[in-house]
Amino acid sequence: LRSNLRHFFRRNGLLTLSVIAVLTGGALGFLLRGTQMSTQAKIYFSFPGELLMRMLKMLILPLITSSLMSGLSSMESKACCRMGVLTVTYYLWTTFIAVVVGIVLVIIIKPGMGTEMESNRLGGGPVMTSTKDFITFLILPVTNLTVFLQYKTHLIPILKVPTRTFQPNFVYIIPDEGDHTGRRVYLELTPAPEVMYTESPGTSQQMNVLGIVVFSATMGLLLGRMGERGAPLVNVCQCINECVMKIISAAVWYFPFGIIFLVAGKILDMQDPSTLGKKLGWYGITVLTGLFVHGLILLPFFYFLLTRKNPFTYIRGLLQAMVIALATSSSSATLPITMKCLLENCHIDRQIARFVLPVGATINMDGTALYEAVAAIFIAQVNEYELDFGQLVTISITATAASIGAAGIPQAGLVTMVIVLTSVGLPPDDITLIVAIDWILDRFRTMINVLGDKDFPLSGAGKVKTPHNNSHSVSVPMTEIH
Ligand code: DAS
Repeated sequence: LRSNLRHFFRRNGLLTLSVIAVLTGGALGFLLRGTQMSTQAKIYFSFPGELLMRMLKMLILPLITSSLMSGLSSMESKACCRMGVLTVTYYLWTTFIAVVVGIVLVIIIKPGMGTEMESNRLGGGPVMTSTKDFITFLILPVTNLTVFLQYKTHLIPILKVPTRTFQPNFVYIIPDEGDHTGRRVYLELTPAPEVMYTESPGTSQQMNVLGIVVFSATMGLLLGRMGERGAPLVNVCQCINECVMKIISAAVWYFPFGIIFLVAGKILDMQDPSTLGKKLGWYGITVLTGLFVHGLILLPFFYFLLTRKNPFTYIRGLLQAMVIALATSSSSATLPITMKCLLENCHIDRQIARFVLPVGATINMDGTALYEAVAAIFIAQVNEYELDFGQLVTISITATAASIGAAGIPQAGLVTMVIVLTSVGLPPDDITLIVAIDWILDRFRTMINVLGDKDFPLSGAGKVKTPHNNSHSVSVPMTEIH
């Protein structure tokens, strides 16, 4: 028994500690909710959790740049492009499927129908936003999106989260057309300095992850074409990548301790559950059901179809990353752990993981897409606003697009959902209806975002150069990868 226990803890020690930490943090958070903890005390209390988040964020930049530059430089550009097209196509396909699952479920369950839910929004009914505004809003990438509620003569900022990376220098207020009385919300898309980090007041720093992925992938491809001349930089990137993986292996033993305070701190700040409408409960059940169906039934099914391998051995290998995603609700912050799990537990080919994971963590957010579709239709139901088929198609497209645009940071999906609402003429201020339970749904959708990153179709020949840059053709069928 002792040797079995030792074997179990050697293989699952960290995962077990992390799960215990989440449960302990939850219990501690609910226990302390009753006490009137001062703001200063809350800051000290949440410090170990904040330290965990910053530790993970510290690793994102070196991990993505070193992975992509060393991984892509050792592959033939033709194989790279083929793998890139396959990966992005597959990711878009699974994201769209997630949206369809969400739409079907919310139409069947109808969480928003029936008794009027006490809503904490100030505004009137649906507000039409002109197509021009919508197109401008959707197409122009922005960085900081602030949702204001107008109360009498005041504009109250209720949500400010950075969402994207590039920005033209402009301030853009989406005015409603015609009658202003129904309007209660203004969106302010503010410029941010042309730097990699955009520090918007009151929110955590956001890293320009998409820009880093594009730059590093381009550098990797160019280095691969430089042959011997690029070898020194490739070696530097490989050394950085190895060092980052060693730092991750050491840092993970702090995680259970940080998770306790991260989860407890979030629960301390949670809105009082008694203000949740019953309908909100059904809405939460709809989202969680959709995430379960997509993440634990459909994704494994697609995976089995592609590889004829047991998908659940994969999910088991990713459990540690999913627990971190649950605790941090940030797929970017979880990326170092996702990489570690796939390399060490799932034995994925290193070159492939280095390319596919940073891309997946940035653009592949199945959980977010499903959530945004469900939330939009839920809000339409609460407003007794009948959506036609064309609007459902619009929601499925904009939810897919908005999930790609959402950054891998907490509650990014709540903000980009404004795009989905305005696309079908729903009042963006109605996101206040669902803010109360977003903090917990965010954790589960982030888990599915991370889970979806592991699925990628990488069959076909990938030309891998040996260390002294001789290229030889290597067939990388799905079976070998897994
Ligand atoms: N928290 C986001 C992530 O990190 C998902 C979301 O907000 O929808 O993936």
